[in-house]
Amino acid sequence: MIPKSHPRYESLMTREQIVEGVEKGITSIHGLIAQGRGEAFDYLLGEKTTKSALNAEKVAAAVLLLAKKPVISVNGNVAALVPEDIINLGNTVNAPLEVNLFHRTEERVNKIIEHLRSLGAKNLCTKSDALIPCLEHERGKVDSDGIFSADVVLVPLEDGDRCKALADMGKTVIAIDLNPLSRTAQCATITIVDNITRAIPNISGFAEKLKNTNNSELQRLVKDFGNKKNLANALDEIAGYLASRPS
Ligand code: PTJ
Repeated sequence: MIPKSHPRYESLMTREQIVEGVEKGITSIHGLIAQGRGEAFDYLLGEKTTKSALNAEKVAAAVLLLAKKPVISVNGNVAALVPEDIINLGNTVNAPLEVNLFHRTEERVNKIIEHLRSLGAKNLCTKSDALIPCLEHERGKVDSDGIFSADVVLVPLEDGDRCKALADMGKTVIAIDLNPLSRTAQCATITIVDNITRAIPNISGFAEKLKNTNNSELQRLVKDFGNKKNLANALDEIAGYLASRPS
């Protein structure tokens, strides 16, 4: 048991959630490595949401509200770290959840679906009757009424290949990735360089605030956003944070 007084309490609890996910068969063993990489990049951000991340989160909320058919992709790390938050975001922007795994097994897909349902998820795409073009068979399996035909896909903690394949299908891809240099970060239409534990509640918060905003105003927000520039700002923020640290 980790005492609340521990200076790294929150970070250690997050780690525990991933370990628990692996033990329950929800999270892939590779998810532990991904978590470690994420933690390292989060250190470089000062473990806080930066200005550029907040900007991307606001635009992501606008894109999700404007979408005709948005879908939220869920993997083993997402299911372990933010299951309630992702369900809440799906309800707020009217987007179904679809389990889409890199290290896919039917057993883990079903366990994650059950996990989400047990926490109240109702809107789930559960078929695997279509394939994302140009991706290896197992990884490319998706629901024809879900990710396959979506216009906007939110892909937290994604691998670069699939992100690119979705973008190549003409979809707007919103990625959440603490590593601004990853292929996912570089391939996505909108990249949120933030921890998923902060990013999902932030997007939901913006979606709540923007819900009654007219479409032309939302479209203006999206039009004014440039992903390359925002990623460059994210790197500047990391450099600025490191430079400001006392030696
Ligand atoms: O459940 P599966 O089979 O779909 O597998 C999921 C993982 C995440 C294991 C799989 O997609 C994978 O191996 O991903 P990568 O290639 O390790 O990439 C994960 C990316 O997410 C890395 O760039 C990490 O920096 C980033 N990341 C890790 N934890 C977080 C994160 N980004 C945001 N929030 C986090 N908590």
